[in-house]
Amino acid sequence: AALDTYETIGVVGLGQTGLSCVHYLLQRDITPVIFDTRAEPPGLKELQSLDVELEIHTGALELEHVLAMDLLIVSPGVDLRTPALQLAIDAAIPVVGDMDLFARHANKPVIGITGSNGKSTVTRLVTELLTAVGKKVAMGGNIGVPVLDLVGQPADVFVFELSSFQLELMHDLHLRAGTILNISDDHMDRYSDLRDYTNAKHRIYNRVDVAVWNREQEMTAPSLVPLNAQLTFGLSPSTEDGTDKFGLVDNNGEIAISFAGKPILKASELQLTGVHNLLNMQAALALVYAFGVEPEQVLEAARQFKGLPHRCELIGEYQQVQWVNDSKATNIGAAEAAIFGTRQLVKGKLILIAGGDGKGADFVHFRAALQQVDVLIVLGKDGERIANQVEHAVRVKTLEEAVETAAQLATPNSMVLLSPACASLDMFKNYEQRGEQFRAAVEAHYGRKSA
Ligand code: UMA
Ligand code: ADP
Repeated sequence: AALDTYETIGVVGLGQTGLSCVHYLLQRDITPVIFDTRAEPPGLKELQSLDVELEIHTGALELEHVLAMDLLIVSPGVDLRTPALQLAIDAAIPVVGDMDLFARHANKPVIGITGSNGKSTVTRLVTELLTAVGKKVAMGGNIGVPVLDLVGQPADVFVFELSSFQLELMHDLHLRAGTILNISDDHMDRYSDLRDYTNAKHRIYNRVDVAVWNREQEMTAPSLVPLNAQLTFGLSPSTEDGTDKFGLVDNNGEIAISFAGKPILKASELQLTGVHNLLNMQAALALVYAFGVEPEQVLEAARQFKGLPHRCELIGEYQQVQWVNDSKATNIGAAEAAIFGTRQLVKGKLILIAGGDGKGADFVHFRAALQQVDVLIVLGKDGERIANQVEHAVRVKTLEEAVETAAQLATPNSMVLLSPACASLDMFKNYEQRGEQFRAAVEAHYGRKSA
């Protein structure tokens, strides 16, 4: 229904998404009622500086206020299991997210990307590949730009990173192409089990023209999309016809990405490292192919792509020790990819710094990867639960202390890897701040002199 047919619209959450929703509604002469369970939500000051009278409720959601709404626009950070929201759903009040509002304005194709890991990398990569063929790309979603801020932007294509939280609230958005890159344990504080989390991710295929999925993980396969609307990527060679058009081949002793049975891009030509990034690259090529762009048109852009900061980023080599910032590894799957991806490159010790907020993960599943590590240094709220998986671990209180300890234990040709397998929120504002403090501590330790 048209938005102005709802008498009162509630916006739940006043972070980046909530703020973008409020601006969107105000621009359409709709004055929403605003809720946030935090005492001082981040968007509060900005709203108070506006020249409008707004009803804002902070603190625990009160049933009578919530049930007085005719439509609820909920932010991804808000757990839908919150009792007041469950009762609103039971009372048949429509509960939607910002993607559904965007869907009303999606006049150009949208490409959607989800998965437990690699979303931001692939979102950025797809953006670069399409830009390279002259498309005007508007990128947004979980990567940090609320999609409603992109309404009305001149674009040929929208590329959205979609979290499982955003997908839970998405019903109407049609996608030209959508992918689930992979699924591993994450956000278990918001889902009852892996099945529940997987179901949220699968909503990406509900209204999709082409589904791109990971044939190494059956869990990523769509169940209702016809075969001729599927493309897969994986570790095995690609086939000329059918769905498996992207893959990996051994090309005279060198591993290469193949398309329709032919090698097109050697791993050594890429600036990204690790097998997981070869899968990410294939997924990006498949998504742009679904959009009508042939892989050969974008190979140069693929070679140029440098990856994003805080994802297995080499921050420096000091006294023959490499320091790698993988602060964005906020779950076990990501840290595993970093450990397995770097282990063979390290001749000396692999020293891992891990720990933080484990979001309810079971670290027994981290044990195999931890066995590849020579020294484990733990910190943070759930550091002890990681330490318990191995015989010996060094416990520290701060990231600075972790860096000092690692520097003392490192021998020439070692690597120190910050790949926490945990969220940062117990000790830091966000993963970026954690990564930046790591870099600062390393630079302070070596007096900023690279040798
Ligand atoms: N919160 C409350 N009470 C509320 C509302 C929020 O306590 O009433 C808390 C949430 O539990 C959460 C925090 O506030 O810890 C932020 O939630 P939010 O919904 O206000 O978040 P936004 O600022 O709108 O940012 C969201 C995404 N954040 C989340 O989903 C938690 C951002 O992804 C995204 O970039 C932004 O929308 C724009 O689309 C961040 C993220 O951490 C990067 N995402 C998770 C992840 O990648 O693992 C899913
Ligand atoms: P997301 O946006 O899903 O969090 P990022 O691209 O930001 O993904 O990467 C997050 C973390 O996951 C980084 O530590 C990165 O090295 C790791 N990673 C990236 N791609 C993959 C993948 N395909 N499988 C496992 N880990 C990955």
